[in-house]
Amino acid sequence: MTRKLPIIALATAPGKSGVGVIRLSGPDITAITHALFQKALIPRQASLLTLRDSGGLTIDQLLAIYFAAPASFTGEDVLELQCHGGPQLLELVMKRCLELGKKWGLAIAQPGEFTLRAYLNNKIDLAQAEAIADLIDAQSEAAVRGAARSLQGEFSNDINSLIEEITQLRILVESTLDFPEEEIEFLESAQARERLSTVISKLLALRQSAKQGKILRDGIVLVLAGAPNVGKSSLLNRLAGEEVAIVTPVAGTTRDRVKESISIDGVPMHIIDTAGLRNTSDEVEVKGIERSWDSIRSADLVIFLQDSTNVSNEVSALREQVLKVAPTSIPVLEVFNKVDLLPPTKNGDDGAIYISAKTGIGIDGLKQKILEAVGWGSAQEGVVIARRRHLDCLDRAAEHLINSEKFAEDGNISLELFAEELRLAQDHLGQITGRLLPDELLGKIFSQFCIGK
Ligand SMILES: Nc1nc2c(ncn2[C@@H]2O[C@H](COP(=O)(O)OP(=O)(O)OP(=O)(O)O)[C@@H](O)[C@H]2O)c(=O)[nH]1
Ligand SMILES: [Mg+2]
Repeated sequence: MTRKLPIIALATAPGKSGVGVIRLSGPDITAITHALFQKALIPRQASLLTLRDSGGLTIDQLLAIYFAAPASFTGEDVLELQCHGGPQLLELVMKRCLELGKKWGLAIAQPGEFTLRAYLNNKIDLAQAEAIADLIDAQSEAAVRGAARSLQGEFSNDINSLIEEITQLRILVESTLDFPEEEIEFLESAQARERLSTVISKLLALRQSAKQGKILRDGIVLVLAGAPNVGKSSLLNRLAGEEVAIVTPVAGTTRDRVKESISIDGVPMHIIDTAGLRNTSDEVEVKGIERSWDSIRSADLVIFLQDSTNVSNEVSALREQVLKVAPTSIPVLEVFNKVDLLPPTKNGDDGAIYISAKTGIGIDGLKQKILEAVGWGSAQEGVVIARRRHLDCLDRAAEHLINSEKFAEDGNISLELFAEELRLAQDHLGQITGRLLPDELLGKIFSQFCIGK
């Protein structure tokens, strides 16, 4: 699927910077280098060179580093040009490279093409390639660490060792298929069932950790919902640590969604403050309230905020409505605000969450409840970054393993079905590291990378 031609792209972010790096990869890089600088470069040594335009005028004095295949990021010959970081200048350098490289088919890289080449040349597996994109997109320190662990191969190693254990089981089962009369004793003596249940528990533990990894990567969409004036915008400001949303004593202050991303204990949270939910004839407010309901429908977590000094039947009815509209799989936290206005004896001892967005009472506790509600465990040391795709593959693999366990438990054990379920489980795990992934899916994954990566 990849063009076997040399490619070029700006590897650093567009815009002004001290240094801008342009990277070339593919066949004929040595010839292109010679065309650019009239000399051959020693691999892995920086050379200070002058790049000139067709009229002999200097474009830039730059540092060039050549990496000979296969000892490079892509596994191909690579040339890195560290230029001065001006957008116009980098444009000129690119233009000159394309002009001189035309003869060898030098073309601008597609998004993710460098990493795709690294993957196709077995420098990294698919989970590691995805970790590169996730490292670049990481929204918190914990996400950086998780992506770095995946890139180092920690996630892939766990997947590979599961695949290996399943392979051993398959060998065992398939070699038994030829001797039906010995089937049951053979499987028992080899402790096939015990080994299978060990593999299942390892897989489920890995799934749990991957679930955390997905939270690290994508963050949580947290929607603040409730009646007007209960303090949703004040809570947003309190969580964000700055005045993001307008707060006034007037009910119906917030008309449109206000979004702010923060991190709680390293977990990225995308908080959406919404227009207070009520019946109104104000056209603008009606539109805002429609958006509030839309936000609730697509939330990962909803905080239904109430004014603890004003608990009424209307509020209970509204709460029921929110619970109905929110997806059934997501948590809805009921939180009581303005606790500073209550007599001290009345708050906090009935298990409900009491806070004051104004004074900060209960906010740390609320943050912990938020993390608990989304299933964020306290043991984060080993968390690797993960994607929806990985979770789906792990789920499918777990289903097949659990099916195979049923076949193995059955008195009339069906070894063929047992073996088939093991194979399917293995296939799904293999898709995580890319071993068994269809080409069109591969293209889709890499097309989401940024250009130059
Ligand atoms: N005493 C006290 N007042 C609060 C607290 N939180 C918010 N308020 C006040 O309640 C009023 C409404 O606060 P907002 O944050 O604007 O409420 P809202 O839910 O965003 O209101 P709408 O945007 O109209 O839906 C303001 O006067 C706030 O100062 C609190 O914890 N304690
Ligand atoms: Mg508001």
